[in-house]
Amino acid sequence: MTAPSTPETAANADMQTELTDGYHLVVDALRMNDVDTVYGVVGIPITDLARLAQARGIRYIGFRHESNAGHAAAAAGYLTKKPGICLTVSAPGFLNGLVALANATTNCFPMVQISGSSERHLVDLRQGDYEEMDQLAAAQPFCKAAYRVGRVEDIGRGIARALRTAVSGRPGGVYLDIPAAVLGSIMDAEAGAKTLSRLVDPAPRQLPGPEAVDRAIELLAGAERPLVVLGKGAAYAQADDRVREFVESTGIPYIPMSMAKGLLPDDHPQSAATARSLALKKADVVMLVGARLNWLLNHGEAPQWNPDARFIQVDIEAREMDSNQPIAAPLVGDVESVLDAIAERAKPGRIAAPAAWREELAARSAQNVAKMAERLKADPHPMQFMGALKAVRDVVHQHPETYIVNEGANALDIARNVIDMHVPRHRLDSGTWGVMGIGMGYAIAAAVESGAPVVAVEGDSAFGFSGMELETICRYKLPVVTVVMNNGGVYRGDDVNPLDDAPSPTTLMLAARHDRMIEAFGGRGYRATTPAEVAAALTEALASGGPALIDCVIDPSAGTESGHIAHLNPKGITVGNITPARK
Ligand code: ADP
Ligand code: TPW
Ligand code: MG
Repeated sequence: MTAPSTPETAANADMQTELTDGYHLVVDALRMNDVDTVYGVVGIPITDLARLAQARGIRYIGFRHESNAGHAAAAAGYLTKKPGICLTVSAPGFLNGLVALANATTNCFPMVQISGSSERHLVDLRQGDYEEMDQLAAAQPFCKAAYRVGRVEDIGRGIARALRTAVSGRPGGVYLDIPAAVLGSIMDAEAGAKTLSRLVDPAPRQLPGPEAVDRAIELLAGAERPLVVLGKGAAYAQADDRVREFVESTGIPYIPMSMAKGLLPDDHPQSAATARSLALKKADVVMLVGARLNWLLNHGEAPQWNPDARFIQVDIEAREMDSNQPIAAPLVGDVESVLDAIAERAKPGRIAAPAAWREELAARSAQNVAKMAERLKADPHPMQFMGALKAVRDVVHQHPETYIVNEGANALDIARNVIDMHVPRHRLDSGTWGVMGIGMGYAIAAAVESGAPVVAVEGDSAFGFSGMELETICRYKLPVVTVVMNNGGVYRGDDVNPLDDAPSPTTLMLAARHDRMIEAFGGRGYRATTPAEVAAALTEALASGGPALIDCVIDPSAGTESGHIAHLNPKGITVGNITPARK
């Protein structure tokens, strides 16, 4: 592969023209559009692209696996409302990144995966080039859009299209293919500069029509038991004040989806999170704000929901409407514009949640909170999820700027309930797909983008998907504390293989010392067997401001299979009836 020529070395002495190349044009186009960080893994043909980006002041974060770099870019996109950039090499590197690109698209996070690719003429005739693959075709089904730059003079256009597509309308993942030959192509520097452009208004406001707003106001005004559901689209919108004003001025109870926790503080008096089942079952008018009525909300179906409920949906994506339930009042637009329009058009006091409904939910909440407090008081040995996570919660409360990253099954379900959030966009988790492997990538992005401490609460299985990035965390000296809920298994650690002593499919090593993994890279390792030890270790780790890992030894019989979503397992004849094939 030819090294990138700099304009200086490439200057043609005879012609006296200054030249540039694809590498420089990519970096210049990114900088022109305020890209300040790139996450990636290097190799042919993008190593010099990463070097040049770094030399020109773009922060480059090098990972150990592209999935994790991609997850980091996606999280950066969610947190900053600007597309996160992931850089990958051809074929295998590209494919490794694709999971993250698809996951970003599913979660509506803006990101761009820029990948180098092999020689087009060799790829297209399947001649067997190094890392040969038709990447554009492969990416297409898994992202919002896929583009390829075929000529060096189209680099600026390609980057502009990729960035705008990722962040406008419903955000998502965009693939941008830049073949090696294009990166190495040379052109006149002045002409090259003219091919670049800075995007004007890349994510324009989208305003709802007045009649749509009035329709929703009427529905809310007539409701006896209204409920607001806040989703991660509402958190993403960064319209925090508008959301608060709307909720507080109408008095409508709300439930936050997991990543919308903290958009309003979890101890807000109108939060119905602790009376969720009752709220869903009885609400007669439900207003979804940046939340889809997908599996995470039981598709809006009975028995979880009131079968007569009518829905209002605030979403930037028109075709989301009616995807699961008929939407009586669609409000297509961005959250801020929609809430502005409601505030403008609703007469003061027109929308007001009836007191009886608020009191009914508050009473149920109080009961449930008391029950939970009882459970949290217990401190059995061996340590249970609750005990360890309560310790994490109590320490994190003293550092409200801390980001929480969370994945696993029981480790996810229980942490989501126990660790309450008080600041918007400070919780990142497995999201819409319930994917494992986001942990270290999301944690790295949160630390890099914010500079604030991050606590990644990880199931021991979940952690394994991205565990090697502990080296990345240590290399960049990031303030990430990984807390592994080590119950020795996928879901639990006490399953047995009925046939012989080979491990069962869900078994992991209970004796695993994840704390020693981070020590190998110079980070602080802790092993905790009681909540008090968890609290002490986390306090010390956060005070150190550096990388740390706490291996929490959890009862291997703690946890339920598949956590809260066991009902999604298909029920064949083998369930509960697995017998040894032979002795
Ligand atoms: P959750 O999982 O928290 O319920 P979802 O990911 O299902 O949230 O829903 C997020 C929704 O938010 C998506 O349908 C997306 O189109 C929408 N969305 C994203 N950004 C905005 C925005 N700025 N304004 C309105 N809707 C948005
Ligand atoms: C990419 C399937 C869902 S949850 C989980 C797996 C493997 C791990 C659960 O064990 P863990 O948590 O993390 O130890 P705990 O506390 O319950 O013991 N591959 C991908 N995504 C998913 N969701 C899976 C597999 C899965
Ligand atoms: Mg586990």
